[in-house]
Amino acid sequence: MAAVTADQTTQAKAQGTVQATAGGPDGADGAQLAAFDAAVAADERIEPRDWMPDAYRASLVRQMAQHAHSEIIGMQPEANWISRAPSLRRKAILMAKVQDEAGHGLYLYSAAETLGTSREELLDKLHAGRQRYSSIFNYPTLTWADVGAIGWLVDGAAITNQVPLCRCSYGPYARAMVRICKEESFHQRQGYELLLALGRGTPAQRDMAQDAVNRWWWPSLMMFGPPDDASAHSEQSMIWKIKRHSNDELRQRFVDICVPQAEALGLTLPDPDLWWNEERGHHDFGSIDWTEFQEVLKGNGPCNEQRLTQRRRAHEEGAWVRDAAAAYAVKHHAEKHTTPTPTAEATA
Ligand code: BYC
Repeated sequence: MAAVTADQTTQAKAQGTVQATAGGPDGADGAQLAAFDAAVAADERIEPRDWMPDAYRASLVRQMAQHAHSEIIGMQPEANWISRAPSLRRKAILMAKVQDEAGHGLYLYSAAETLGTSREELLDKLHAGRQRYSSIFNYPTLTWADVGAIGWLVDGAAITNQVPLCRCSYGPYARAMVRICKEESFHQRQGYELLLALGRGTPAQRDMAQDAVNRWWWPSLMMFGPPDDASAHSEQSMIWKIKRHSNDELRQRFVDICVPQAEALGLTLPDPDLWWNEERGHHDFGSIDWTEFQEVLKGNGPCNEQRLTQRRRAHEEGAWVRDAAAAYAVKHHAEKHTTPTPTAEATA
């Protein structure tokens, strides 16, 4: 955004050291708010040093933190299969994918830091159960075919949701999403290719692939969030152009993409009410069990407890790595900024 750049007050607000003052919404004068609204309306990017309403900042932190947490918790269900991958090739691919998820978490935590929050603070909130991560990662990975189903469906849903986020109004989030989406595309293809291989395999392998798809289909549809009429944040997020499409719109897009892909894979999507509606130009599909979704959000999914316990343990066990990295950074910084002692020759 070109019109309003940061002054000291804005920077202090980004660091969370001052509260909104009187004089307008969030202490802004009318001109700041008007410039923000105009930038959003003109599809310009809001950058970290630009003035922004407190509620916009808070909503971004909420969504970006949830997104970052999903990436790092999302490593667990698949990492479960690294040691049991059926070939060296599959193991190498899966390791690369899981490593990518950690990288996505880092991009997103870094992007969230530009809003004046620290990674430590966000992780503390995750570990205390005060911030969410995606419902999808509270389901177990029971067989090798689950790795394929996660790649095809979960990463496929993630791409459908995340491609529009590349045009999100907040610059650092939008830019992080461009790279993430490229990597997600590889993730989705590896899942599709894995299921294709199983589908062309023995009857037992085909059954395993179908069983995995049966279990992951409905939770994947829930990833898009509650229906539009129950979505608390969608309306405002769409006005701010954080979100570009509603939850139901993206869910429909995903269903329409998956149907022909399932046919090509020779797999059936577990929904007897799934059929092409000529009039709408979309597939109709059955009702989603929103009670199950709400239960998972409340912490009562099959793996909620296991995922959080494992995350807290990994964090505690990794404390020495963080301490070592911080000590190295201090040492490196000190060395870089120490003026070299003049030699005898130089002072002569
Ligand atoms: N799970 O008003 P709504 C990945 C919450 S990682 C849990 O519609 P919003 C991958 C929502 O937070 C994929 N909670 O919310 C990684 C809100 O609660 P609060 C992660 C959910 O924000 C590793 C309440 O329900 N992707 O792909 O407008 C391996 C009301 O919802 C869920 C992202 O995070 C859910 N599914 O829309 C493989 C994408 N859905 O905050 C793959 C970025 C909703 O009021 N996020 N809630 O307590 C978004 O696009 C949006 O945040 C959502 C929700 C569409 C998810």
